[in-house]
Amino acid sequence: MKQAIYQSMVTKKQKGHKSFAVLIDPDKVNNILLDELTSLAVQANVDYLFVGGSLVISNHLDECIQQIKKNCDIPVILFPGSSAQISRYADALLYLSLISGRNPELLIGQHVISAPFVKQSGLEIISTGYMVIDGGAPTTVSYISNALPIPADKNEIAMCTAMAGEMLGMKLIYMDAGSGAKRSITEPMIEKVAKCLESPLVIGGGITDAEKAYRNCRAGADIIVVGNAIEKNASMIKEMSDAIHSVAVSIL
Ligand code: 1GP
Repeated sequence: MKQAIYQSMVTKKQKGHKSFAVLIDPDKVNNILLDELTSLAVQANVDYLFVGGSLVISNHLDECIQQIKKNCDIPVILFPGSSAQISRYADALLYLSLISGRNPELLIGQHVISAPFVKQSGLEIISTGYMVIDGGAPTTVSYISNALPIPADKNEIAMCTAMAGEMLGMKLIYMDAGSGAKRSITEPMIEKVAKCLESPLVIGGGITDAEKAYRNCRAGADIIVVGNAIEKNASMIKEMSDAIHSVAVSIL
């Protein structure tokens, strides 16, 4: 099994380096915008490009990833909302199990159906305990998943869920307030979860400025994911990336 990208995440965590992942929703980009985003991402030393979304309507996922690959070597990691969102042109796949919910389809059902196809894809598979946290308003992920998010102030529930996911063998824990969340995940919750984990911790949803990204990293996030804020203003890539990458220096 391929492990290179996951290994890079673990190594960065061990060294105290924080990472920045830009989320690209294939429904919201054309080739011109993709070229602009990838060029800004290269200049800003973005660590990963996540591609996907809870609901992807268009069917140009392959083309979108090929276009990204023409312009840069940043690892492209699929962040799929369903088993239909798999492309062999990507480098890795977050193999998400929605461990915060109690919808068996998203815990294991879709995985069973897609397993042979996923295995044949040749992608690096990164098993990921995916936790949706209440972001203050229904988001696409909270609606589509048909599962209750973890309440925003229930830090202990988040901690126990993440611990269970890690002990079940999930290699990454991804806590997401949902794309465009009104409220991002609180720092006390991130801190509580980070303290009990050895696996890299991914935080996303509603992060709209560099200061918040920085504070989330200080609280224990290893990888920060930003989509919406960058769709609105692509020049934020540099500011956010600099803030996230400055954390290791100030901690060590
Ligand atoms: C959503 O975590 C990602 O799944 C990113 O959220 O689009 O709000 O940055 P935003």
